[in-house]
Amino acid sequence: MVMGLARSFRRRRSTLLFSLVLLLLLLGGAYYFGFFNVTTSSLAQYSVRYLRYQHYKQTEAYREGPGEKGEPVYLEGEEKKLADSLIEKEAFNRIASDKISLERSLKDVRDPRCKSIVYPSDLPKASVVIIFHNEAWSPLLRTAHSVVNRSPPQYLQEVILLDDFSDKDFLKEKLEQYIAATWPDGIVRLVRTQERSGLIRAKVAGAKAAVGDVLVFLDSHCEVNTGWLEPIVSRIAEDRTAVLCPIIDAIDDRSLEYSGNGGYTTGGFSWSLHFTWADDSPRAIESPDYIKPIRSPTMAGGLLAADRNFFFEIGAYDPGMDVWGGENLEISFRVWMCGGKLEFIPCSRVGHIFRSSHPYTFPGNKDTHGINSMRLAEVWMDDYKRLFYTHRKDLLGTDYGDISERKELRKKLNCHTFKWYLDNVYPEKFIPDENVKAWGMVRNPDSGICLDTLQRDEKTVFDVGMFSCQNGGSASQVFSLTLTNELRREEACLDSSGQDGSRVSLRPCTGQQNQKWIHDKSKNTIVHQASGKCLDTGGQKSGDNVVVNTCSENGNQKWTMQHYLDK
Ligand code: LR7
Ligand code: MN
Repeated sequence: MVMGLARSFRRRRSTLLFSLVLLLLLLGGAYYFGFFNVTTSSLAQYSVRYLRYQHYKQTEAYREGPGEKGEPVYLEGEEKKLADSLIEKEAFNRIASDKISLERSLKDVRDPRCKSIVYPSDLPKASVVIIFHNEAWSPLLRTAHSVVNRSPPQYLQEVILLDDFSDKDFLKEKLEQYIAATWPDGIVRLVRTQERSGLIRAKVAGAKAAVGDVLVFLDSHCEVNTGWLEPIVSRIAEDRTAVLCPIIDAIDDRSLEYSGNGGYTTGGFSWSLHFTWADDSPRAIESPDYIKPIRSPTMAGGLLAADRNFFFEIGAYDPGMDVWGGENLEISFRVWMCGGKLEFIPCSRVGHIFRSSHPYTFPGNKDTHGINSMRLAEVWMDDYKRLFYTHRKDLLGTDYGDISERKELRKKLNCHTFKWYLDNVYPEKFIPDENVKAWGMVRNPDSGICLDTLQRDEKTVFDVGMFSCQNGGSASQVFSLTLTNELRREEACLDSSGQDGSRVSLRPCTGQQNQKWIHDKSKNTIVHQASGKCLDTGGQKSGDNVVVNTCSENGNQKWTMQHYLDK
């Protein structure tokens, strides 16, 4: 009996030993064939990344050199001459940019209240997609470095440099080698398109390559600032249908100064379908919280974030749009109309070099902004597309390609109408031919001349002019007489001091008395309400001004409007 027990124990011990050896062999084999490499090395890589992130954060304030803390760089002598000679071609001061560290420090320009927000550690991870075509070396890599250095590693999946078929030599092997040497952990990777795609298709290519939960797009001449990513991923974790924009700070194209001037502003648009900044957005004024997301009717286009799946669900971008322009308003209208929302995130700050021209070619020399805008107007704006064509008569008849898939998308997503968007998202947007007393040309019948902006920049203050009436329709001759008696354009109102013979100017609408005009349809006069003076051609047949004068029966003071809405 005892013997039997001892034997069986020995047998069991040998089985145990055998199993142990087998296990060791298996583990050893697995290790030898690299089974554990992935996890152990990625853990090690993550720790290294985390240490680097912490190190940069702790040492940022002590960095010294040109441009550090976002300070401007001013050049002198030969360097300045060289810089000046390159500025026109490169559209910014590359020499100054090259002098600045690729990892320069920035001032933390956030509202102090942003700094005390504590974010959970388990938020979605972002893929940051930086698209570029023939971008200069230092802005491109400074963008990438700023993202790696200022994004908490737990929220950063990857940085994708999406090369849209650049042909510059330094963007080939040299760039590949730099990336491999600088980020051996693979956090930054390069993806190239096989043909020139234009920035819109390039963004889609980048989005397709990305694997993170959240997509963030950046232009290739940005610097993200401290704490930029946390409020973005945390807002998307709260609401996957929110498409987000950081506050955009200007980086000066000459001195590379990081201005921190982003401010509390959101986006609008003009009927010519250009993006505009709306400084006095009622949504911002209503809730001057400076931390919470602010709803915005539109976005500038380059810097945005969205849940990756949501981005594709609502139709990514229109792949029929070429090179540059239009996609920013298209995605803005679409997001709102199809169940999403657009917000600016005040605690997220990103700098962007604003350039006065494009340092790249437009294949075929096409007006891609115009044609892309036709596509967006045709698909998304319903009848309101008329207001776009008022500005762009020249485009009528231009081939804008096939839009059937985008129309299909709008149907499939069961999107709201453009009127819904105007009423609910952008109620303060002025519609020149709705809810007004009259609109169109303001005509002096005796002379056949009309009020005309003479195509001056309506963001500035200038004298309104006159030009022979363009019966085919000219955007610069369209004025509206509003229900509150303003005589106005999209943004600017006719304004007069009321002095005899003084010129009438166009300036931002204020609702004040000096911008009120009474149009008497029976006498064909337009009277400045505050002074009682009459709008007067001054006897000119065209010219850069109109005046007000004491009212008389003179033909110079007769005016009719093209369309009357009050019967
Ligand atoms: O064919 C091209 N392929 C590209 O990959 C042409 C350009 N690009 C890249 C280019 O290298 C850059 O990184 O696309 C990016 C944008 O081009 P920019 O910098 O010439 O454009 P922008 O800053 O003048 O234009 C703004 O409007 C565009 C409309 O199509 C895009 O939406 C840009 O992303 C957008 N930029 C911003 O919104 C940044 C903030 C500025 C403001 C307001
Ligand atoms: Mn840009």
